[in-house]
Amino acid sequence: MTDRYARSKQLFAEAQMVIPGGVNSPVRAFRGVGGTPIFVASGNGARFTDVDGNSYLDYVLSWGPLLLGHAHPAVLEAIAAQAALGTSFGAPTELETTLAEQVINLMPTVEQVRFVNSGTEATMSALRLARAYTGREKILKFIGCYHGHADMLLVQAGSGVATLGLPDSPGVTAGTAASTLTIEYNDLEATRALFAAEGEQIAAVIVEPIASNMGFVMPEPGFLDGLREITSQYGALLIIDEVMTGFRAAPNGAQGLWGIEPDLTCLGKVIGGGLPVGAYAGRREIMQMVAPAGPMYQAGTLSGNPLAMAAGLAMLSVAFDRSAGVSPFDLAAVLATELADGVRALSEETGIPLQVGQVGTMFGFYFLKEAGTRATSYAEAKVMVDPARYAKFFWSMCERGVYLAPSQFEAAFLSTAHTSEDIATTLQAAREALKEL
Ligand code: KE4
Repeated sequence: MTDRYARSKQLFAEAQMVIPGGVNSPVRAFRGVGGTPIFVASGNGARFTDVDGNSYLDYVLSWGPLLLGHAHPAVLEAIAAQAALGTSFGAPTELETTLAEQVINLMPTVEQVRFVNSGTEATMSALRLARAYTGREKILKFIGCYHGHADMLLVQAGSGVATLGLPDSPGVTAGTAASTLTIEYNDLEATRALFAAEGEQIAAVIVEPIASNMGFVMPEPGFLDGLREITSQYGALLIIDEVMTGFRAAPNGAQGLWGIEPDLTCLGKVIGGGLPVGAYAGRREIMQMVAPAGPMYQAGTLSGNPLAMAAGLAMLSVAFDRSAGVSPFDLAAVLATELADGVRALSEETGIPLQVGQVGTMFGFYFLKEAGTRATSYAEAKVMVDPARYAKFFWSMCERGVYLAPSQFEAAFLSTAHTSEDIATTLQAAREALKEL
């Protein structure tokens, strides 16, 4: 029998000779599910084809950016048209203003935007801005949330409920980590207690409105509103990291969906239409601190790159076009709901306990060790969740032409290219894969 992944294996062996771990981002190495990473040859709509010629329905979509699916004509045309005019100038272009205006129109609390090249740059810069604006040093993040790989965010919890952070990677200094406080996600009481003790020293709280870097953990009722109330009370900034949820949880992000009013918002992924873009944004009064308007320095050779701006503009305009009465985004959100409900039904049908979450065009599910449990934090997820079972399911779904995140602790995404037939195909594959476990 031919090896379904022979070419991927060969390419992975070659890649490992010249690239650390054979990949340019660790999660792609499939350490979370074992086996060899699948190398992709091409993508089209809701599907991609791997280097062995296998076709998959794609629910990773480059970890969120591909809201319109792979190689959407409108995005390709926008990139090609701009490329013919030049790929980068290192000078302002009208496209940057146009995309900034589009973001401001969509995101209720955003008055000004600074484009950067990744989500990491967005959060790193937003935290520097919060420290500059408040004159304070400490920041609070929640355990299990991921905000990119800036040193101050690669911090693990110290002992106790909320203590000074410890480096979570070699190369991160104790001094850098010491200014980052960590608390379990959804633990509002610990947050309140921490602020009572040292709130005047805290520049900002940064939070994922849906914890989709530890799986798909929803905010408990009152958690996000509580963070807004506490940060306002102590003069700290609330930074909502919508790199993943922006334009995916809802057209105007989790903040628009749930009425959260952060001081700063971080964006990425969808905003670049599949090309490298991040952004930090928020109230004009705060953003005016950013050079050259103000003293806080941040810069980037390719920030606001015209190709990326054109791709992002094309993606947002197609996804949210309501000229037909309902937008492609709305239709994709309906299909995502159908998929999530179908997975819940399969959990009942097979007796395999799953914790399923879905908001807008993003979703996720945990394989639970015990029925009736529900993880609301990373500490709980580590105890309640069965990554080994997920790994078996992942490969079983790959065999059936469905590509999910190669880690139990990641979210999944739908595109406007997915159809109801794709959902039916996916649920049938899931039924067979679950029964194999
Ligand atoms: P980037 O630097 O990877 O563009 O964005 C960092 C980031 C910031 N904030 C949130 C909420 C994010 O989800 C991310 C990046 N997400 C991961 C997926 N879990 C990117 C995938 C990867 O690391 O390869």
